[in-house]
Amino acid sequence: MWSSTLPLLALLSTTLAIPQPKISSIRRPGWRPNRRQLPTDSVNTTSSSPSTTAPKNNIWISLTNDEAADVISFLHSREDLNLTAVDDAGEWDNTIMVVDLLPPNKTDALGYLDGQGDKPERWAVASLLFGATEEPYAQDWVVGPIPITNDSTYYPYTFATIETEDDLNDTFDIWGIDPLWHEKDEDGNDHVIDWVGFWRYPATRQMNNGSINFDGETLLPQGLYMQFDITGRDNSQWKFLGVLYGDEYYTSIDDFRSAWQSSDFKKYTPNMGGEWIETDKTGKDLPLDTEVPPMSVQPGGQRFKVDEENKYVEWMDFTFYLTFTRDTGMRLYDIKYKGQRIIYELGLQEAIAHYAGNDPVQSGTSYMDTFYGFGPYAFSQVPGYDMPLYAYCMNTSFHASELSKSHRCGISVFEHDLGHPIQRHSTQTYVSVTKGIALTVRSISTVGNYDYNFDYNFFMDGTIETVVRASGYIQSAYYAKNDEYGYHIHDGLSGSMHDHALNFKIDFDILGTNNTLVKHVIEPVEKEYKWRKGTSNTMHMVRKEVANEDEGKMNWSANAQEQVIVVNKDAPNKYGEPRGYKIMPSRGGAGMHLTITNSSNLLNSVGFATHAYYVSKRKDSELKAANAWNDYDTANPLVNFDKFFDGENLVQEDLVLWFNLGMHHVPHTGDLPNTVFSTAQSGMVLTPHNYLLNDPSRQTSQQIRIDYDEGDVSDVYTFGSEQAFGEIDLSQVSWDPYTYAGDVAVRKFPYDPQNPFDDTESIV
Ligand SMILES: *[C@@H]1O[C@H](CO)[C@@H](O)[C@H](O)[C@H]1NC(C)=O
Ligand SMILES: *[C@@H]1O[C@H](CO)[C@@H](O)[C@H](O)[C@H]1NC(C)=O
Ligand SMILES: *[C@@H]1O[C@H](CO)[C@@H](O)[C@H](O)[C@H]1NC(C)=O
Ligand SMILES: *[C@@H]1O[C@H](CO)[C@@H](O)[C@H](O)[C@H]1NC(C)=O
Ligand SMILES: *[C@@H]1O[C@H](CO)[C@@H](O)[C@H](O)[C@H]1NC(C)=O
Ligand SMILES: *[C@@H]1O[C@H](CO)[C@@H](O)[C@H](O)[C@H]1NC(C)=O
Ligand SMILES: *[C@@H]1O[C@H](CO)[C@@H](O)[C@H](O)[C@H]1NC(C)=O
Ligand SMILES: *[C@@H]1O[C@H](CO)[C@@H](O)[C@H](O)[C@H]1NC(C)=O
Ligand SMILES: *[C@@H]1O[C@H](CO)[C@@H](O)[C@H](O)[C@H]1NC(C)=O
Ligand SMILES: *[C@H]1O[C@H](CO)[C@@H](O)[C@H](O)[C@H]1NC(C)=O
Ligand SMILES: [Cu+2]
Repeated sequence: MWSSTLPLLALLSTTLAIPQPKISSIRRPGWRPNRRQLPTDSVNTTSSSPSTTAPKNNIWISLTNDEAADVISFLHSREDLNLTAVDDAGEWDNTIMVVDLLPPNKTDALGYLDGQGDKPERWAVASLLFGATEEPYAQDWVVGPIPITNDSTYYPYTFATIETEDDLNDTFDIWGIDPLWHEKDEDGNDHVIDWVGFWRYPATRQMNNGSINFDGETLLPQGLYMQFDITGRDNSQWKFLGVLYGDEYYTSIDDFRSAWQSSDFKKYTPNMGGEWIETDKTGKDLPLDTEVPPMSVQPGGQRFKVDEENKYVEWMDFTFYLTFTRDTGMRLYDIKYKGQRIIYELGLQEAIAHYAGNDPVQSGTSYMDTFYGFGPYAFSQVPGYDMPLYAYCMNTSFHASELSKSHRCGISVFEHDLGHPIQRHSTQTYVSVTKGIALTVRSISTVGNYDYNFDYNFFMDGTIETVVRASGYIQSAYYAKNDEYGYHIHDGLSGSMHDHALNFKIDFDILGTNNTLVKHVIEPVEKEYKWRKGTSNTMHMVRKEVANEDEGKMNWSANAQEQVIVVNKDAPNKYGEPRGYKIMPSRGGAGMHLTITNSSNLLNSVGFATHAYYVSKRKDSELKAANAWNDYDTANPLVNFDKFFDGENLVQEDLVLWFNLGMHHVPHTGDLPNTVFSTAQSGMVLTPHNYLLNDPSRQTSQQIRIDYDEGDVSDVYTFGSEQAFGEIDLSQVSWDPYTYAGDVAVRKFPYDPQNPFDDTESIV
């Protein structure tokens, strides 16, 4: 359960705020169009956007602006909370940080979706920061039901937060470890230790028609580190502890200064900015590269239906609901295939980037990115680049610091050709080929230096794939004595090694909620058969079951010899085989869980990243693998995933699979200036397994059979599909980049829905 409160053990600066991007440079002016028009939706998708009506209301849909405002004003009316409007607040006030939906409990949800049950009440969860007390703390409160009436109540649900906002405006930026370290002194008192490093601000570059700051600060560490004791709220009590340079530790600035001035002192190369950190085109033109490249068009119009209000999508035999949260961004609910629910919930839980190094800052960096949030940084996708020009765009909203923000096109939905057929076969007399068409739902979040692209792909054979890709700037290290932790990739630079582990939740419901995780293991065996003399060395299949949560933590088997399948044993097919969905890694393969065991930084907050995947019994009280505020005290997390595993039966129960995507990232020169999606990606497929009696992609019209006889085509079958013909009107898919626009913000307290304003600061 998440019902504790944590006192704030550290207060980093004089500013209290919701978590900000970990790299302060993201807040400095970045790229700006030189000319700005009023934002418009210039891609004409209305031309062919079939709509539909969801069978039920989307009960997971994000809070509306009105609902968030209602909750906020309700909380402000509670005198015991003593809240101050965020706009008027200082560090010694109580404020509201984030307001989000508390998803309904599953039994209530299923009662509504599948039966005659009432629509579950809507409840909100609000993160409050109590700054008015000597010992500041943060806590989550449950508020509801909404809309607010005299019957609405509020009660504490969780925990704590604070954040730093330094705005240095000279050559160097200073920031460091995350999470902070908690160390005990001889008397057993807790001390909060911070290590910070110096990073150089990239210089502003004057280009032809304006100036630009490339965001390459994380490529410019200077190799100088400082250590502080920042225990307590009174910053006059904070202490400087030491300086580190070139792997030498000095306990005073004077010691360091005199060492620096001595003749035999080794001074390492500083990292300077320049063209090498810039992402613009460099080098000579490639052959024919300035010609317009191939692009996707949608000649027959959009082939899926959307209920925009309910964020409900129907494509081929799939239907699902979408929602969006501040912590984890896009989520999918109630994914049905051929009218049957397969998955109740699918979405990100947490994303770890765990570094190592010979310096305290890299060694102490273990980001848990939901702290910063994927919602706030799910910026508008760029038509024609991030998504096809014809993609269907959904706005996404979140409510933080008493502001409701909407990202235009935070989620895109589009069909596309995979570039390879899904099926083919040719013989002497015919060839049969089926197009590989998929539906993708995409959201991209730039959390500090990294850009995470999340895709959910749906295929004609009933497969669903989850993919994450990373691009953007690496967080690098200073090269001095760092060989063991990365490659030397630029003058004074090490490509700091790190592991990415992104945990996802899949709540499978295969033909009902009673499911079992089985493993059909392919094993070598020596066997006797009646029909052969002696023994045969061969292989066979061994059927196993994961019986209870003691066996619930698992790794992918060597050589992929274990097939991992979620089945409903009570629903065998007509041949007696249990119907199910198989889960297996689909791309990347460069690592699925953390290398570091018993991380000194993440302590008890990392249980979901020690193995490749997990299965546990689903509970309303085990809603999430992590909590965004675990970062504050990793020894005492608000959600400790390990506690989910307490031996409960897993045979024919409501199961949740928790799987990790990720990679072991040892950046090399090819990561400069940015990491590229082609290698930095990881995926998992969920695919029907004895679920239907044949391959459902045979249903599609998008296939052809060509019969031939002695070299001549005798018959052509196209099954109702048509070739695209006529002219493509490219103006239908043209887009004016000057219309690219940032968030739309609505102030919540006092509520002013009539006067939204553009918060262009949020465009990267
Ligand atoms: C969008 O396309 C439709 C159908 O082609 C057309 O009727 C409509 O005028 C277009 N809208 C805009 C804004 O161009
Ligand atoms: C309420 O908060 C204010 C600061 O916003 C503080 O000065 C005051 O003491 C608080 N009142 C109570 C009763 O805690
Ligand atoms: C809520 O209570 C107040 C005072 O008790 C009353 O005036 C008001 O009508 C009630 N509102 C509703 C919606 O019942
Ligand atoms: C700079 O502005 C001029 C005049 O508006 C324009 O012709 C030129 O293409 C621009 N250059 C770049 C690099 O945008
Ligand atoms: C998305 O947000 C933009 C900006 O507020 C708005 O103009 C547009 O109508 C929204 N689209 C939908 C489908 O709500
Ligand atoms: C699930 O299995 C339990 C017994 O293990 C049974 O009582 C329950 O009715 C089953 N639920 C469904 C939805 O079939
Ligand atoms: C999975 O891998 C982890 C880390 O390498 C290891 O500690 C654990 O024993 C493995 N577990 C299983 C069930 O193979
Ligand atoms: C994890 O590390 C801590 C600190 O080094 C140690 O006290 C603890 O015993 C370790 N736990 C395990 C399970 O190895
Ligand atoms: C939902 O489940 C939680 C945890 O079991 C429980 O505390 C809460 O009361 C439930 N909410 C409702 C509305 O039943
Ligand atoms: C930072 O830059 C601003 C504007 O360029 C200038 O006004 C200010 O003095 C500078 N501050 C420092 C500490 O250099
Ligand atoms: Cu990386």
